Amino acid sequence: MNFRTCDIFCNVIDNYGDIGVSWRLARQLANEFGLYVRLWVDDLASFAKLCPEADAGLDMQHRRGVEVRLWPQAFPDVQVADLVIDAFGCALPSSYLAAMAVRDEPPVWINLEYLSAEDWVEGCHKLPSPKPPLTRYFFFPGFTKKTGGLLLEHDLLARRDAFLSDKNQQQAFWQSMGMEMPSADILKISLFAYENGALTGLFNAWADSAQRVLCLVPEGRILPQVRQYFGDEAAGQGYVRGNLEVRVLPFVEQERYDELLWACDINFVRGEDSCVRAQWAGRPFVWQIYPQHDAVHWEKLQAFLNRYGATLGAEAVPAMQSLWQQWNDEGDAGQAWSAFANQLGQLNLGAQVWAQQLSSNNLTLNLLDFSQEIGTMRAFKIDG
Ligand code: TRH
Repeated sequence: MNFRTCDIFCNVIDNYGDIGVSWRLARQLANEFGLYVRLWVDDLASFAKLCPEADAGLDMQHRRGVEVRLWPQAFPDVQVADLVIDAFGCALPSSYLAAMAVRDEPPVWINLEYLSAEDWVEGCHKLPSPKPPLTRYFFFPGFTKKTGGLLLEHDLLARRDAFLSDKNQQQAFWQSMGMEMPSADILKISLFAYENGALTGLFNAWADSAQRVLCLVPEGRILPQVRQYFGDEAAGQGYVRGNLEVRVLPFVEQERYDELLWACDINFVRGEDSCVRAQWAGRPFVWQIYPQHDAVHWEKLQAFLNRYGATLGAEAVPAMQSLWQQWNDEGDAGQAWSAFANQLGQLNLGAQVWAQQLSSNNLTLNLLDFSQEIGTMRAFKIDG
């Protein structure tokens, strides 16, 4: 089957992860693999945060090689694509499903799932889920060859390395954020997080630390707590307490967020997509996992730590484990900080090995290969 068109459906539940992953995948399929991609999204305001040139008032627009469409309640009558992807199990419009069922050649239908490092993922990856007369296939991102891998643009690691070896690019980045490039002895930390009661302890630890810390906080859910920490202090260019300086940054477009991760020594990330980007940055990071009601996120967190820990030196593992635990539990992250900071050398090495190790397992490529397999399998069955 020759895949020329693709429809991606994205229902924004909350935050930016659903649209973040969908938008990244859409761009890659269009720009690296030449598919005509339509991205259907039910919340264009969220999309516009990641892609600032987007107009949230337009039902249809072309952005970065992708046709971006508002997913309305009353779904329009459109031609079904060769490849249909529902992001994170969102329910497709019934009229579109009906059109899929009667298409001469049924589309390949993929349910792109959430990312998890847990073992069960390997057993569920690529499983069919019959929806007669159609079949939907589960596609799981993951960290092993028996999973779908991770989203990775073909040139991302090369762009990262070019950025890291080019002072001019770095300077341009800092200037675009309204700052001079900080000197090398300052520890630079980006902080993208949900509300978190552990922030005070962490800020205290940074304020009291021997090394100067520059913390960059993109606008978002943790900002009220940052303001509260500094109380009545006027922000001016930034907030300062002891050896800690905090700067609030605008939410940058998705492609530029990588630069922020590359420019920092340590990155605090959350959810799913920023966590993956922090891994590609090849730098130590701290992950605030998306909390789930039934607390299953703890297993997910530990599963990741187990895999990631295998690339680290023996002393770095408990240091990382402890800070991640405290940060996610809103506990005493300040206390866990110093052990983590002492292991930065090991954590850096491990992060680089990890990124290199994962880079041969490219999600988009795997997804297209799998879709091709399904297409071929079907043709075989029909012909036979
Ligand atoms: O926004 P999130 O918390 O999204 C979450 C998770 O994806 C979670 O798994 C999901 O269930 C829930 O939403 C509904 O975190 P995430 O996944 O990191 O998405 C943030 C996106 O925002 C990511 O694509 C990076 C991008 N981003 C920017 O483009 N600019 C910025 O300045 C920042 C801070 C982030």
